[in-house]
Amino acid sequence: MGFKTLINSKKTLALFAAFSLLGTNMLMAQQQAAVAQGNSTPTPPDSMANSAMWTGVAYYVLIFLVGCFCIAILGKILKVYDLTQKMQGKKGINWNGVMGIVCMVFLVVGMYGAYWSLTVQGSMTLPEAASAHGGAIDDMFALTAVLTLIVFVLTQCLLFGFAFFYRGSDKRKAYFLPHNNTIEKVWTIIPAVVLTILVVFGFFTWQKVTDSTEVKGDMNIEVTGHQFAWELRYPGRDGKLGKINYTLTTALNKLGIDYKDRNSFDDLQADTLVLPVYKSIRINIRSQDVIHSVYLPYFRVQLNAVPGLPTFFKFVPTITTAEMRRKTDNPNFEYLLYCNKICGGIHYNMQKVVRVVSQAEYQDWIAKQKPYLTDPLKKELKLAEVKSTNPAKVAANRLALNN
Ligand SMILES: [Cu+2]
Repeated sequence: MGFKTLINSKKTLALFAAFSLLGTNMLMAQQQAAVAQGNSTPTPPDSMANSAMWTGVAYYVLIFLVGCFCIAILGKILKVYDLTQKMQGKKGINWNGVMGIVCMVFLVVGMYGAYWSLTVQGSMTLPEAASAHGGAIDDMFALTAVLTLIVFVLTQCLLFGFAFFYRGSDKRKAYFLPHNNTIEKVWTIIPAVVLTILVVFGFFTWQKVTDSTEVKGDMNIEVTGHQFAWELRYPGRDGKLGKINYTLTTALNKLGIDYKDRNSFDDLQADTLVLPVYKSIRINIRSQDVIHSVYLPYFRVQLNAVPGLPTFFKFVPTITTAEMRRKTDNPNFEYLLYCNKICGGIHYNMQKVVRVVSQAEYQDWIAKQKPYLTDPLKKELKLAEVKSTNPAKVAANRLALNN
């Protein structure tokens, strides 16, 4: 029986050797092709970068297989040794002992891995929240992380500790435990209580964070997503964003702004999402094609942009870009607005710079932004006709436009 498996493992060995050779051949062929093309430029073309990536994947797959193979060979050797010992009438290997020790080693190495991951990857988390509500979200994350960490350490130590300390032995017999009501109650009630606390805490935090009812003094900014960019619209002097009607969308009126609504006349377009610090910002979110997601990680803000369903998020930025540059010790730091829904091919590039500035800097900046109502658009909408029918209102609008 032992010999049969050995023969089988020879077959496996042959298969593995063939696979390794194929991999090496592929790698060498790629290198030769690259040399033949005289490809000595520092930036390889896409196909090269792709093949390099696949070579990398094949390399790790091979390493993994070699590892598995070594373990299998070691197991085989131990098995042969064990059988020989038994044939000679000796005791053989104590497999229960081996498995117990392996469990203990796994626990120690695994715990070290968890610690490494917490310290190395944990240090890559975002810095302090740059919005008023951000702290509450961070507290929720921290509480969940601490509770799950305690449960993780306890359960893993119990699981592998038991496997080690109570490993099979000739000296004792396993105790058969068919059912125990107390244990059932303990491991049902404790998780239920902890999860209820987490859910209720999360529910109240989310309710507070997402109260986006418009209040006097809120600054409304419109963020519209489309494949693959964000469009920004700021209200003019009146502080009000004009209405939108998607059926009015044209090449010039790309947001479909309804110019029957007088509030639309002074609306401004911008390239950067500039926000005055300590001001209540109400982001009005729209989408023109597929579902996008407004994601401002430093402000702990994220909400989907759904076509046909305007959504809102209100937050107060508390740290200016200049302050954050000092805090992160990075003179080039910029807050970014990302899209957090995989919305198509160029999704990864759907981002806009967000700048948090003082009130005075904001006033300077907003004064320089261009209105959405451009001269060609005025011509398209034949706004001159309005002028003749209602001179008083147009005069007021012109005032707004001049601002
Ligand atoms: Cu998107």
